[in-house]
Amino acid sequence: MSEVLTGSQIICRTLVDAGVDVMFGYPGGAIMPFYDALHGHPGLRHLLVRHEQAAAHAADGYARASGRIGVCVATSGPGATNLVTGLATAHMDGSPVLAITGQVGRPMLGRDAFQETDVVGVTMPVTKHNVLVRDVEELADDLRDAIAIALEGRPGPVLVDVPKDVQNQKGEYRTRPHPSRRSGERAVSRGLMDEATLGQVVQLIASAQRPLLMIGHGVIVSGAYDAVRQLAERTGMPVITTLLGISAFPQAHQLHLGMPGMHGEVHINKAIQTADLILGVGMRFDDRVTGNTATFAPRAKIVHIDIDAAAIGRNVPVAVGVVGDARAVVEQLLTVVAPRDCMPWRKEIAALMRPRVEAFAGGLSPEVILGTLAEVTDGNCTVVSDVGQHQMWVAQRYPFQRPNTHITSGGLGAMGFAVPAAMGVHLARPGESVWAISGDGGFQMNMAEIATMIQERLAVKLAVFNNGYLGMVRQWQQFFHGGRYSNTPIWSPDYVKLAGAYGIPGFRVKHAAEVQDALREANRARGPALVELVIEQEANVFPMIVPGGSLSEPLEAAPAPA
Ligand SMILES: Cc1ncc(C[n+]2csc(CCOP(=O)(O)OP(=O)(O)O)c2C)c(N)n1
Repeated sequence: MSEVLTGSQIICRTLVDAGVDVMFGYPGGAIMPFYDALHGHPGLRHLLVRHEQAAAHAADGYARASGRIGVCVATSGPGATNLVTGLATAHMDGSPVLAITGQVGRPMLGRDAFQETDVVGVTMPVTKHNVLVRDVEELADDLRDAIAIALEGRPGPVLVDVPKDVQNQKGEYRTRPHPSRRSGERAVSRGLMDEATLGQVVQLIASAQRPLLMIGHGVIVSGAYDAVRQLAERTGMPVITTLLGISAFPQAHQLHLGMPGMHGEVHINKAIQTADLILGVGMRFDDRVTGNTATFAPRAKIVHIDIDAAAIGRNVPVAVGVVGDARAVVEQLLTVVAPRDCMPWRKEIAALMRPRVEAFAGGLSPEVILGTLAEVTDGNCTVVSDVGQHQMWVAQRYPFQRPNTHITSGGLGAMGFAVPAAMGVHLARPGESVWAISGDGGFQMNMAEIATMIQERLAVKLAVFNNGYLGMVRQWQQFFHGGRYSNTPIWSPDYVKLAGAYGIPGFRVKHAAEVQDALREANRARGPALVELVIEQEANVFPMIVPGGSLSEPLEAAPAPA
C-alpha cells in the first residue's frame, strides 16, 4: 500500500505503525509542521514538558520501564541541544530512546540560519545512530531503521533530524512489514555459546571454590530474571547486583549479597577480592564497580557474558567472553550446569558480614524512610532515584522485590533525572505507585516538571531528601578536600509552599514518627504529591572506596582531616 503524505504525516504514520503511542516534547519553529500533523493522529499522545532535557529523561524512563522505544521531540537549535544530557544518559545506560528534532530548511543548512545547530554532529558521541533526513522519500525508512537500531543488541538512543522543508514535502508512504519490530518492542538476538565454550564455563562453575554471580542491567533488559535465579539456586552462587542490576534479583533472597563497588558493603567487596570465579552477566565492570582495576578480584577468573562485544575485556581481563543475550546464554547454561550448594563459601561470606554503619545518628534515617515507603506502597512501587547520597541509600537499603522496579541514572550520573524519568515510568505503569526520590540539589534542577505532571495528569510522587547540601560532593569535600565546603551548601524554597503553588499536597517531615503518615497520604493522593524529608545535614554514605582505590580498603568512617 502506498499513499502520498507530507513528511510530517509520514513521521506520525511511521510512529503509529511502529507501535508508538506516546511521546514527550516541546514545539518550536523548525518542528511546527510535525506538531500540526499531530492533530490528525489522536492515537499519538504528546506530553508537553517544561524543558527538553525532561522530554529525553521521560522518554528514557518510559523505555526502561516498558522495554519499548521511548520517544522525545524538540525543535532545532536550543531545543535539540537541550536533549543532549538525556541522550547521553540513555546512551550510557543502554536505553532505547528515539529523538526527533526539527532542523532548518535544506536551503538554509550551513548558513548559520536562525536556530541552526548541527545536532547530528553534536549528538554523534551520545547516540547509537543519528541521521539528517535529506529527502522525504527516505524519511520513513530512516525512522524505521533508527527505531530498529535503538532496540537491537545493547539498546541505546538514536536521533532523526528532519529539516522543516522535508516535513512539508510530499512523498509516498509505503508500509514496510517489519514483523519482529512492528510493536516497537525489542528484537532479541540470541547469540549462544559453542560446545567448547559452554563446556569451559560449566567446568569453571563446577570447579570453583568461591564463585560469584555478578549481574547488571542486561539481566533486566533481556528479562533473564527467572533464568538467573535458577542458575543461582542450582549452583548456590551468591549474587551481586550492580547499581543498574538492582531489582533483577529479589533483594531479600538468601543468595543475594547486594551492590558492589564504591558504596558496596564491606563483606560484598571482600567476597569479590576473595572470589576465584566471577560470572558477570549483562554488566560492564565499570570503575564504580571495580575501583582500581589493577587490584580488582585478584584471585578470580572472569567469565563475562554481555550483548555488547565492545564491553568484553574493556575494563578487566576475562578468561572467557561470551557475546550474547543474557537470558539466552543463561538459559543455555541451565541445560547443563550441575547442582551444587557452595555452602562453605557462603558461610565464609556470612562471617565477613557486620552490622551496617549507620549513616545517621538517629531519627529520620534512610532505613526508616525507605522501609516505610516499601510498606505504604505494599511493594507495588517503582523507585526512580536521582544522583547523590540518597541514590546510594536507595541502592543499599530499599527492599526491592519485583523485577525492574529500581530506575536511576547509573553511567552518566545525571542529576535532575529522577523527576522527569518518573513521568515516563508512570506512563508505562499507570496502575502502580511511582516515586521519584531526589536530593534538594537534583530536585531543583527539574522541579518545573511538576507543572507537566498536573497538565498531563501524571500522578507521580516526589520525595526530596533535604540536607541543605549537594550532599555527595560535600562528602567528598569533607573527606578529600580538608573539609572546605566550596559551593555545596544549597538553599531551597519552602517545598510545602511550592507544592501549594502547584496545587498539590505537600508534606514536611522532620521526625521518624511523621514518616508513615506523610508517605501514606502522599501515596494515596489521586495526583502528584510532594514529601520533603528534612534529614541530618552532614550524614555520609558508608562504606566508601576512595575513588580509584582498591575494593580491599573501604572507609567506614570519615578520614581524619589532613
Ligand atoms: C548534572 C550534574 N551536575 C553535577 C553533578 C555532580 N554531583 C554528583 S552528586 C552531587 C550532589 C547531589 O546533591 P543532592 O541532589 O542534594 O543529593 P544528595 O547527594 O544530597 O543526596 C553533584 C553536584 C552531577 N552528578 N550531575
